[in-house]
Amino acid sequence: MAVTVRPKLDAQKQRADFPIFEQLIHGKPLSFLDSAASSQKPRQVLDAMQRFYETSYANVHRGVYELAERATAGYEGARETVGRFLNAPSPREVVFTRNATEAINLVAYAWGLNNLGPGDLVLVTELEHHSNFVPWQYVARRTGADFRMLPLDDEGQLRLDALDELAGSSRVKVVAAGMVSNSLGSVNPVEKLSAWAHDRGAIMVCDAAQGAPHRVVDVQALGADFVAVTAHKLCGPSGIGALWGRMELLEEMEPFNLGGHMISRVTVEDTSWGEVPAKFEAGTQAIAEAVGFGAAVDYITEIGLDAIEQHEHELAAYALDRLAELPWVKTYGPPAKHRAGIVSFNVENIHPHDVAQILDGEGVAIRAGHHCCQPLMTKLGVAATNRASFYLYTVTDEIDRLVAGLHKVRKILS
Ligand code: C6P
Repeated sequence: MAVTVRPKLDAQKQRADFPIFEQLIHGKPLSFLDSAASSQKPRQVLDAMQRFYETSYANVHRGVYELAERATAGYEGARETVGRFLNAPSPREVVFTRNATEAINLVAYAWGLNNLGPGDLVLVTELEHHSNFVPWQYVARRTGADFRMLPLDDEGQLRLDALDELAGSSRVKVVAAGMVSNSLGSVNPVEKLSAWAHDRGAIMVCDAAQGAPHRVVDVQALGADFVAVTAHKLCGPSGIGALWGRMELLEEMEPFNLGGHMISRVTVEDTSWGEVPAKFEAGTQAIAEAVGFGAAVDYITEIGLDAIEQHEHELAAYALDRLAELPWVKTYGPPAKHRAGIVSFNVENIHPHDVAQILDGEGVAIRAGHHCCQPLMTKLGVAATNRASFYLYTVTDEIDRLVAGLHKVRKILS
């Protein structure tokens, strides 16, 4: 049998697709190491959106004229593309939302408020981004359910061995975990968590906001019940994300937003809901953004998620090696082989914001802060970290410039 070997990703070549790199920042080439916050956009996505606005724009699902039909086909075509990308059994299980945060809030409100109560347990992890933490904490409090956090080991990996003891004899109803940590880059064992959740009769909610840009997300293989993604982190526009949910759960759920498009019939006495996914898409949606989302999925699929994942492992390993040369830099998280292209670190006695500001002067963009993971920062014993994050257009020269910049930071501030 012939074996197809996918060519390695050529980041230098991909970079040429991204107009943002054509400029200088503070007179220097841009070293963009903040892709975990939001990725840059290739021409293919920008062109698809511009073409759509110039030739096919109208509101969707409402008009019978040519443009409205074209726009609807573009919007629904994007749903099919995202459905294939996630290996969803049906594109109807893909609900467009504003972002991953809204997707998780949708589940927390529309499923959680009706299914949680005293004696139930909602389990999140110590790694969680606030988007998959705060909605669950809030809904647990509103419904009287318990809310607990699965701890990490010293490497930043989830302690699956603690699950049974943590749950005790509680009725576990929700397990909510990210696929990839936005702070440590750790890749979490979602399949194992799903299996454990289902054994206990709970639903599994997976935040794949950082997973989908970097590795294959196959909702069927993950075994989750809900998976949230966001377009802006995977080369798509901001303002759109998606929730994939198992059809039988989506059908049982109450709507989250109410208004136009999500109804079947409205009278003064009562309103009945439209079919899934319309039931969850009230009002005019982000139409051109959906088209851009589809174009972004096509773009990264063409490059290959396996090739992107491999490239990021190599960059993470390179960055960890280079940072290890600096005894005054402390890095956090697991070894490169267990992480995506995200590296958090601190420079001895220098506040992360000062580090990031000096690096900016060198044309190096990184994020400094708590990364919307305050429980994790508490665990690490810090208020904030610096974070360098990589993507398919990141080249090692950018990491070298980060290291050179850190020498300068130390010279100026220590
Ligand atoms: N993390 C970061 O710099 P939205 O904003 O809804 O598109 O994505 C939220 C979100 C959810 N989960 C994870 C794991 C995330 O990393 C993010 C966004 C950005 O790390 C902004 S805080």
